[in-house]
Amino acid sequence: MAQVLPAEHDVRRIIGDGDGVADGEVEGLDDAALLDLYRAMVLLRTYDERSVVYHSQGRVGTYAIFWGHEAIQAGSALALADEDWIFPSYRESAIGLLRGMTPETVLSWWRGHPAGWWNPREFRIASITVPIATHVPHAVGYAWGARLKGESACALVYFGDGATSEGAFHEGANFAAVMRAPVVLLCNNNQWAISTPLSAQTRAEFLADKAAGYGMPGVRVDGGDVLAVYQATSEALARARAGHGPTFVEALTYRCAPHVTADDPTAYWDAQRVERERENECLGRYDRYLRRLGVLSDELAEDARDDALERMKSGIAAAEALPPPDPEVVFASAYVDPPPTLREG
Ligand SMILES: Cc1ncc(C[n+]2csc(CCOP(=O)(O)OP(=O)(O)O)c2C)c(N)n1
Ligand SMILES: [Mg+2]
Repeated sequence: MAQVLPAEHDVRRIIGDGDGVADGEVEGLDDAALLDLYRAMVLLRTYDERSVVYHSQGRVGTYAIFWGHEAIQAGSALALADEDWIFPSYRESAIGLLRGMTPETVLSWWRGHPAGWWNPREFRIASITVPIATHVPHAVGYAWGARLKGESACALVYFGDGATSEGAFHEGANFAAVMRAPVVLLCNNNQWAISTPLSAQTRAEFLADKAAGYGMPGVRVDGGDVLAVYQATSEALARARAGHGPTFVEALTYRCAPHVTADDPTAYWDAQRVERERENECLGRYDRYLRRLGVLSDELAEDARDDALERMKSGIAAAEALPPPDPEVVFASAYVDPPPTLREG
């Protein structure tokens, strides 16, 4: 029988508040690694903020904002080894930037241009998945396959709180535990599934408790604390690589932007809560932590921001310079025998 482990209920935190709560540290992260995390967060933040502007200018289509989720994304992605695979949802559309993908590629995806679909093997990142949770079994299957082949690669799959109500999530999680697949199930619990609040999503007190039902550890971590996410993901990966199977990581945050650019959250959210959450957002928290440590200067911060802005500027220019796609592409691989109505068109 698998051992059923109680989930961690305390939310893990490393970054203090510069006042009563002391700063901690993560073993094995030197100053250079701390700054890599910072630059990764700045790159994601800049990508996100510029994308909202490009959307308002009609230069990218509907866009899923991830403002405030950068700590979850950078903290987990930078804990991976190069050989590990990432399975993103639309909320992590720009995760490839942390593996050398250009903004041009991601912007092209949001422009509906075929140049936005990369070869997953090139970056070890699967395609962005929009159907909720369907990529959980993909990640588990990949991880199980790698284990069967005697490889040491793991998989990291991102999904939201809403995804935990989907059949595909349960099938994937159960299969991962039964097969001891080396996979990290990373739930971005931003407490909303579009306009559905977490309270209407589940009667479970904590999402991490679901892990016990599959016989895997469940960890709760402050999703606004990049170091806590890094540490929890690193431990889950070490466990997976040692042959002990999957871990469910619940990264707690609060979505303080619209679900996507097409959404009007003022119809359903608590504006005061949003204001409080924005004041405590993850990049500012990490910036202040690094300055307390004496690791970050104005110059380094400015350099990270300028570099990210420059990449975005050339990224959108390159995406807009691409020739329009051939409409034929939509149908080329869709049918063995195109229906007569299409042939006529
Ligand atoms: C299978 C499926 N059902 C419904 C939708 C419509 N839909 C798009 S986003 C979303 C909410 C998902 O919420 P959550 O899993 O919490 O992720 P978040 O958007 O908060 O990151 C829904 C229901 C979809 N994309 N796929
Ligand atoms: Mg959500």
